[in-house]
Amino acid sequence: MQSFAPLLDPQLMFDSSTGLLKGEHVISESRRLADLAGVFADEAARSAMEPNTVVYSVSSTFPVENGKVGGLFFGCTTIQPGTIGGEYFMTKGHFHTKIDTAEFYWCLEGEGALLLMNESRSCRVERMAPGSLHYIPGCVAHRTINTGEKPLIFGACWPSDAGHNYERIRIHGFSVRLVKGGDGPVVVEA
Ligand code: M6P
Ligand code: ZN
Repeated sequence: MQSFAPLLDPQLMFDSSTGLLKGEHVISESRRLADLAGVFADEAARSAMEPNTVVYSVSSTFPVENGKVGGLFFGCTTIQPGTIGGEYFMTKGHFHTKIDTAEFYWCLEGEGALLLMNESRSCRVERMAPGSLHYIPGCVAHRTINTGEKPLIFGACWPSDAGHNYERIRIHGFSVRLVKGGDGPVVVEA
């Protein structure tokens, strides 16, 4: 019988115990309260908290050069549970630099929300729960929010030429925010 090469181990693995990707070309970074000035409505509450507190971590694989057309990037984000002045812990959020590029988010663990905002500042908020899959169309800013008591973990896949435009959100923000109400998350005008 002809013999073939043995099966190879996968090049990347998601480690559910840590929420991190493991393998080649993986870079992990954490965003702490100190990195998130101006992101939450209650800036006084944010600056009064321990600046080293990790709000979220992203572990991503970049198999091709950033900006290359035709490739894909993949990241796993873990947002810790918590609030700042009643507002849930969340990501900074961004438009893509190449604004018409899309992205998928796939919730793995926890409870959360995906805030989507188009260029006319019209928003939609989708519930995230294990297994929920979210298509983020081009020209739509996106931010994820942990509305639960446990870490929210989700996978994301985006084109390698998309880029992150944080500046537009830094200047204008999103038009709504998610705050903790008596019966769960409430969407309020920003
Ligand atoms: C997802 C992807 C990443 C993004 C991360 C955190 O994993 O969309 O590209 O970096 O979420 O979001 P942000 O960059 O807005 O802080
Ligand atoms: Zn994105």
